[in-house]
Amino acid sequence: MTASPVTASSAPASSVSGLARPTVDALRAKILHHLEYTLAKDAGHSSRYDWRMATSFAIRDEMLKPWFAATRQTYDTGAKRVYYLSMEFLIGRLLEDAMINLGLHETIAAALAAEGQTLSDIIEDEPDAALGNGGLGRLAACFLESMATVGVPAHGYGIRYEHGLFRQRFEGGQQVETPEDWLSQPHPWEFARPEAAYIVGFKGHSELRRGKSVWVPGETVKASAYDTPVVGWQGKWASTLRLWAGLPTTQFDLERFNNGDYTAAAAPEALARTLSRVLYPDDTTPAGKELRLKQEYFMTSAALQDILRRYQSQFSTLADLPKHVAIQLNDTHPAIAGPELMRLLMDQHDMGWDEAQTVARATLGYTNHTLLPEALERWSTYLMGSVLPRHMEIIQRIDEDHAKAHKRPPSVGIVQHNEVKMGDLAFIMSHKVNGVSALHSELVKETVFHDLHKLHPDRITNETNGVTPRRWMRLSNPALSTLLDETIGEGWTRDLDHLKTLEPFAQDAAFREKFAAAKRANKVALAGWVQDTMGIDINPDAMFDIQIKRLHEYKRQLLNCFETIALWHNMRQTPDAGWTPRVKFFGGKSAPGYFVAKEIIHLINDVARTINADPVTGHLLKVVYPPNYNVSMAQRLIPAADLSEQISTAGKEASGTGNMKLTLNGALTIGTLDGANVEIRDLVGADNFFLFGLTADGVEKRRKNINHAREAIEDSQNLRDVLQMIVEGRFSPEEPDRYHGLVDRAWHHDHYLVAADFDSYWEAQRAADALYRTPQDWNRKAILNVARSGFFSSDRTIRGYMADIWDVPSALKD
Ligand code: 26V
Repeated sequence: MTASPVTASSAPASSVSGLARPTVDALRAKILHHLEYTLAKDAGHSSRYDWRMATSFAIRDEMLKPWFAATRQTYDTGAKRVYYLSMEFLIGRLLEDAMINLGLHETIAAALAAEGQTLSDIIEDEPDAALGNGGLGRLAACFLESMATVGVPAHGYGIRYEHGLFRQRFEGGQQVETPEDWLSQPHPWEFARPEAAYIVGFKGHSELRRGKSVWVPGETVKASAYDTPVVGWQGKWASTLRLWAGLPTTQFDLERFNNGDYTAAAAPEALARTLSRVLYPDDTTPAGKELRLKQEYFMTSAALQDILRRYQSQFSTLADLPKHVAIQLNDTHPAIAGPELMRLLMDQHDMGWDEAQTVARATLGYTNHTLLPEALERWSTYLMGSVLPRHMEIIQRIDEDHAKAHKRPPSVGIVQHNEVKMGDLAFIMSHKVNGVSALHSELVKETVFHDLHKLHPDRITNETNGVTPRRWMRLSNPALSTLLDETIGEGWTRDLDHLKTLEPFAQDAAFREKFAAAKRANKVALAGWVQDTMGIDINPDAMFDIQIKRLHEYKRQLLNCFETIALWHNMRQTPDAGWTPRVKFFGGKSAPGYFVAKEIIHLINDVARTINADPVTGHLLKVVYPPNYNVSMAQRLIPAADLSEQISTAGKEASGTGNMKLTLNGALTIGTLDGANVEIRDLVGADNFFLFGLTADGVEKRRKNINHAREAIEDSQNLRDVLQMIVEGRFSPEEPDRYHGLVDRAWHHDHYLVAADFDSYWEAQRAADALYRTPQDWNRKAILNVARSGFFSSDRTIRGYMADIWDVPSALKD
């Protein structure tokens, strides 16, 4: 052992109420213990990975106390439990999150320093757990943390994908995907629970036995559980993330193996493993693949079997299930839960049809996250009938019952045109259906569920999304967090509404200076990272303009790209016209098969290459598109943002959550009246938000004019110049006609109204430029954005679900 003598204080660093706090010495000893006895490594010959694992194990030990206490209290009090079923949990790194929530950040830093290790290096060594595509998966992760903070007895259920969201590289400016392999190293936060395993069937047929339908599956797999504890702020409560891995149900075929048929011997294992092999990276269209349907059923069935097993270990009457259990469906991906819960209640627990349906409906809630028709799941009745024959029978009867009970218009019905509409199934089988922002919930009533809403006017409700202030402020923005602590106290971390008390400081010049200094420090740090990783030199005093999100036509990165070209073009013509220097950041992945989104990525990279090489505008404009945007990169970019780009075609973005994170971190928004932007603008004030573009109604009207794009382009000299430059190959001289298709679509098939909104966007951008040139005004507005964004805590969202949907009180006393 080559450890240096203890030099750091042995007194506990920061405090966590209600928790016995380990000292620096105690944690140092724990880390060394795990290094030696868990990892069998000598401290003198340990790698960064070894130190990270040992540190993670030491912190995990500290999570067990609140986790056990929460579990025990839930059993002892018979409290109602919440189950959040989601195909995606976009967790990111866990080490720093756990340390911060347990109040151990400084203690661990000191313990590691005493061993000659640097905490930040160890934090950076952890791979992101990227078991999600974007907003929907990240929301699920924020909810788990908020449920642990607010005191909800909660489990998240999902799939333990071996490969999370693909890694993105750029080759010649084009996106190239490589598999992600976060499990190639052991994941220190999880506990394998081989004793919690369930059989999940597929295919086969349904037959009548003594008057009862019985499903005889043709294939079976085993779902085996892995648990990760999630501790809330100050370790007062904890929730559990239970992820399922696929295992074979049949024993390894030794005879085949001995006969040399190795492939056949391993076949059942390969088949089962496929179910938890990879996350579907396409969030625009149903993958249309049998495997995707099987994955959804695999997760849902295992979760429901586990929920019923836990329920029956505590309570006797299944009719009381909704009194003790609330199950939330994160989009339609687990919508098979309705028929599956009914099947389990009827076929395995002898409940009658009507009661099973009543119980299932009272237990389930469904959250809709998109209105895009191409993202609404539908499965062919053929596929559903062959993969889940018993469920297909149940779905058909649910549909018939519903038709009988309500005078339905012909457009209503779960099964239509030989397809099962999973949204309608989820709606009919849930007691509450919610949208994720005020505008979205209204549009849900008017569009996708127009007819069902008429039949069930009390069912649809709104729960505006939120984000956890622990990760998205305290962890990612220590500079601003410390300033807030000093100015208004630490209370904002638990109750984000405390930010209101910051409002008067917007008028205080000395505070504005400090606020600006915190932002600048974050920008300097980001500039250093950009220089180190991409070799691009950027000016931290330029406006940092940031658009980070999945690549989608409706999110309109193309509009931002066109404006970037127009800005550059104008700057080149009059470089001395007093321009506000800018750095445009883009970040985001396209679905691998989404050709148009990939073409937009290519264009942005071509534009970046051209602009960044221009000596005329070098001091005025840079474009930065770091590859492989993920949760950790978001944590780096968001605290450094001045301007938040939320520019989707109105009516298309259900909510957005990046918009909330950026506002909270003191960026001003340039945005359309879409999703939660509407609520952000209402709260921060119209004067503190750069609004542009058509409204959702305006979009619908404008589309009726088939010449909308051509007319807008003809009216805009700026936009004509942009399209001309692209078409001439200004950004792709090696292949001048590279973007002819893109430009042609801009003229003739502009479904997302890029052209119609271009001039209005340009004006709003110039207003942002002007304001940025008066720093005290910009900073005043930025401070007001922070002070007025307390509403966007996911703690508030969770309290909304508890009151409106789950009927669950907090298990915490205060
Ligand atoms: C659909 C599919 C289809 C099959 C393949 C995998 C897959 C994955 C996701 C989806 C639907 C995605 C819906 C979605 O991500 N909605 C986003 O939800 C966020 C949280 O509520 C919200 O902030 C975003 O505005 C919304 O786009």
